[in-house]
Amino acid sequence: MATNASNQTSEWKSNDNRHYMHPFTDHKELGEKGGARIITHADGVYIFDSDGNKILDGMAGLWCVNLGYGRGELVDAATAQMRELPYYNSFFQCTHPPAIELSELLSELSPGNFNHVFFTGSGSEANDTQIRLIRRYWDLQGQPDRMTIIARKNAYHGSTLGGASLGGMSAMHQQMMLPVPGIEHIEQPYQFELGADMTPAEFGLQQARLLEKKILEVGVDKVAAFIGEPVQGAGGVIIPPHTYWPEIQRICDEYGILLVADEVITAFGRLGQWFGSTRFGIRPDLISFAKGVTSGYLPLGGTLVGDRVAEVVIARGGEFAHGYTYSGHPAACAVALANLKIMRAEKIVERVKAHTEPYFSKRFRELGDHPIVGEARSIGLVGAIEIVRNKANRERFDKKFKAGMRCRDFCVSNGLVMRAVGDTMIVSPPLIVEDGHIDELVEKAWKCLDLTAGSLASETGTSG
Ligand code: PXG
Repeated sequence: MATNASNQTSEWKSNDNRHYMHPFTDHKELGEKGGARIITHADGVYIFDSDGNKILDGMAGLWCVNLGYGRGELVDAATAQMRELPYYNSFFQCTHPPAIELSELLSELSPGNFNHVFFTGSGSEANDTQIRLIRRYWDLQGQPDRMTIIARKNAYHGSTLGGASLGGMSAMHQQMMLPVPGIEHIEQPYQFELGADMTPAEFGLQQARLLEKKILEVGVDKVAAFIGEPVQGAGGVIIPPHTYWPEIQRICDEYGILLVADEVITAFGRLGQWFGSTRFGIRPDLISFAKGVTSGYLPLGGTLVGDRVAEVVIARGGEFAHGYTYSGHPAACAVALANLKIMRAEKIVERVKAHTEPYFSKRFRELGDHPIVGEARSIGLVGAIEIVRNKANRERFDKKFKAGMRCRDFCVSNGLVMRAVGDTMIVSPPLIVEDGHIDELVEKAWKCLDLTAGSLASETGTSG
């Protein structure tokens, strides 16, 4: 039995290595390390691999499995919809009930000025749609020169050419001759790296005012919009100081530019509110969403279009020349509807706010006491741990030691998924985690930090 399972695993690994090109992966290195881990099934907050290991999923898949694994209602919603109408498009003056009902529900759940939604298949497509909407809006307003969209360094807005251009990941730009024209980047509000000697209030204002500086540099009549994630996710769970977003909002208002919130990670309860914008007091004109809308059970994303843009781009007439085969896919919409209805019935967002976040925050901060941790921060159910060589002055380990990757590998082999962004460890557990799961996450993280410290000490000659 065991031999069969291990034969099967090695056959899968070898076929995976031969045929499957993974996202963001160095396949040569992966092959040398013995191939990919094969996840075969999952239940609740745990995933299981083909070697029989049970692993606590501290990343909710990829920031998306908010209701956890194994929710039969979502499977039933997909099955029923696929039997009834597995596919039809909403081009050519057609529509279908799941897309209608989901757009109505999203209007209800989103902030008051949002009454329209454009569906896509992913967060990247949602952000490409934003670029198109923003430029169409200003064109129709008789200001076609307002083309420039300002985004931030180290932001992640997806992997399509538009999404990667908005994103501020230099490695992605280098490989694809990006960004496309008309996109500018300003520095991010990453206090641990960039503002250790300032108070959070001062640092937040300083980083927000970089937007004003950039607007004046590009020319007020050339700037169309600013886009940002309320909390940067893939960049390393960067939580802006409380002064940051109000100042960004003030600047957008003052210069009349559109404000886009990329809520692909932060929407649907991740920050203890239906939308992360609400938590920070942001009043966006456009919102991107994906991931948690279906708890990741089927791919779906979209752009919530606020009334300011809708009154121009939709209500005035004229065709918006943009759309995808799978815009408003019926099965994906049916799963999203079931997912959001469960979240509402089970008061998941309220529970995160009232109970899970306070407990998670208290326990997660304890990791800040670890000898190689410079900071452990969290908001809602996302958290980051900064691995450092010297707690006092935040000095990092030399990059060649790959402290973050070491820690990640220790975590996975000790039953915890925790992601590494450089030497920043990040978590984003399913929203349904219980206190016991949070205890398990923190205890395993501590143990793996110990293992990381030990292995680094033996190689770097530090005391740990
Ligand atoms: N915006 C944000 C804020 C995201 O986090 C996207 C857009 C793109 O969504 P799609 O559905 O096109 O992937 C994302 C996606 C990571 C990681 O390593 C994060 C994402 C995707 C892949 C990896 O943390 N976020």
